[in-house]
Order: sequence, then C-alpha cells, then structure tokens
Amino acid sequence: MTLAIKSKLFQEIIEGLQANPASISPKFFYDELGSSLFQAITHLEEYYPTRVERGIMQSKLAQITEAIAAIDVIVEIGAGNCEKVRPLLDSILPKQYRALDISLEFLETSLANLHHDYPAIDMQAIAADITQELLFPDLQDQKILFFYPGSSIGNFTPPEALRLFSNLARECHGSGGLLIGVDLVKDIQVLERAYNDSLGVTAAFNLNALRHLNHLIGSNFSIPDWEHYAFFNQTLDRIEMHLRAQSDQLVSWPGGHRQFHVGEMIHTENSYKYSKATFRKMLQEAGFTKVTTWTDLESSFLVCFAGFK
Ligand code: AVI
Repeated sequence: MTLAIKSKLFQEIIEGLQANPASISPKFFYDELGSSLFQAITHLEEYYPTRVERGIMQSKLAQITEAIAAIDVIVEIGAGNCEKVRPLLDSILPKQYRALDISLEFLETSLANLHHDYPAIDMQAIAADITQELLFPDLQDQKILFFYPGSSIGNFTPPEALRLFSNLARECHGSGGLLIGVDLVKDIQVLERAYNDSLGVTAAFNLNALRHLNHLIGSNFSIPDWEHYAFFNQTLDRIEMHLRAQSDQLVSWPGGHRQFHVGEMIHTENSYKYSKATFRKMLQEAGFTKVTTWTDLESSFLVCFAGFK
C-alpha cells in the first residue's frame, strides 16, 4: 500500500470514529482474518444467501449461459475466494478473467488456485476499491461480463448501487452485461438469524473490524469491551450491524481519542434487501435495456442478468 493510500484510509477511519454516531466502513472487515471469517459465515446454516445463490446458479446455469451469450472477459467484482466463477468459466469459456477485490493478499492466493485448474484462461488479480469509479480502457473492444455475486451490492446504499450500475453499464459499451446476485426482503426472523448466528462467527467478523483498525491506525480498542448487535430495519429494508460499547471507555490513536459511553454504538454495516421489482427498475435506470431474472422456489434470493437488447 502506498503512503498516500495509507494516509487517505487513516483519515477516512478517523472521520468515521469522530462522527456522531460513529461508523467504520464495512471495507475494514476484510483483512486476512476478516476474509477468512466471512468465508466461515458462508458455511453457516443460518446464513442462507451464499447457499441459495449457489443453488440458483447450478440449477439455472443453462438458461443463464444462454442469456449471457458470447463474451470475451469476465470481470468479477469482490471476487474473494474466486470460487463462485467456476461454473461460468466452464460454461462460457472466456478468454480472460479479472478478479477485483479490496484485499489483494487473499485474492492472489485464491486466483493462483483457480488458475491451476484453468491454465488456458488469462487471469489477473486487481486490488480495487469499488466505492470509487471503475474504468477499463483496455477492454473497450471486448465483450465484458461483469460478475457480482454474493449480494455484496446490498452493502451499498441504493443511490451508491445505482451509481455503480451506471458505471458498469457505461463500461459495457452496449454489449455483454452484468450478472448479479441480490438478497430479497423476507421474514424478519430468517433475516435476523442470518446475522446473529449461534456460533458467534458473525459477531467475531464484526468485532474483528476493531482489531483491524488497531493494526491500521494504532488505536487501542479493547475488543472484550464491545459487543455485536444486528437487527433488521423495516423502514429502510436493511440489516444494520453495529458494535455496542459495554462500558465507558476512552479509545486513543496517534493524534486523537474519543470517549465512548456504555451502550454507545459504532455503525459498521448495512445490508439492504430488495424486492425483485425495485431491483429490476434500478438496473434499467442505470442503462441496461434487458433484464432477465432467476430465483429459488421460496423467492429468497435473486440472480439477474442485465444486458442490452
Ligand atoms: C458481503 N456481504 C454481502 C455480507 C452481507 O450479508 O451483507 C457481509 C456480512 N455481514 C454479516 N454477515 C455477512
């Protein structure tokens, strides 16, 4: 990481910690341990999105492949362990695969494993902050399939999601498209259980943000003094994750500090849940002219291909 990026991140973290209410961007969940904890979450019984999305991708693969048609390159956004793209590599056979993620350490190992199994596909790991604009000038003449599985789009606000879709639609130049998975609004108990699992993995994932911050900015958060808190906000259709102070405490870092009172919260993540109609409308508003959707039997999760007529 360059010094300029480090100081920008430092500034962003301090601004969040000084805000009222305090916040930490969910991108700070994903150091090496956080990425592993997230992988563990995806194996939990209570956390249905990964499992249900995989089921849709498997059972509808022929239809999905037909909708996508021929493309040259798959660009996966938030690629993580690079495992979700395997069925697409098998069915579409692209010439190139680009994996984008915030944490390059984890991504490079994942990509090396994938490349071992698909040596004929040209592969590249790219560290990218997708809250910033994405540009692919060297892919201008290629048919791109943007692949954004895992419902990570839910971690953006709807206006941010729309901005990202518009960015991707523009980079498609009228061909290819976006294959994306998104979690749907459902029974509140099912939603809240997914973010309050009985093994406490989600709690560890949330608390690990403090450990990561201690490492990044030299703060002295005492992890046992905080607890995980997650609930579904029915007005805004989103799961909110927070860290709640269990005692009065002073948290310091080089050049600053903040007093937290017992019960005070740090907002760490939103996970928006959509209806099929709202999500389709957003993709169309962003410039995609043809949207095809697939869901599971319980209409729990949605996979969409947004392309062009
Ligand atoms: C990465 N993202 C889609 C997950 C979600 O469900 O919003 C992150 C997560 N947070 C808690 N559990 C999983």
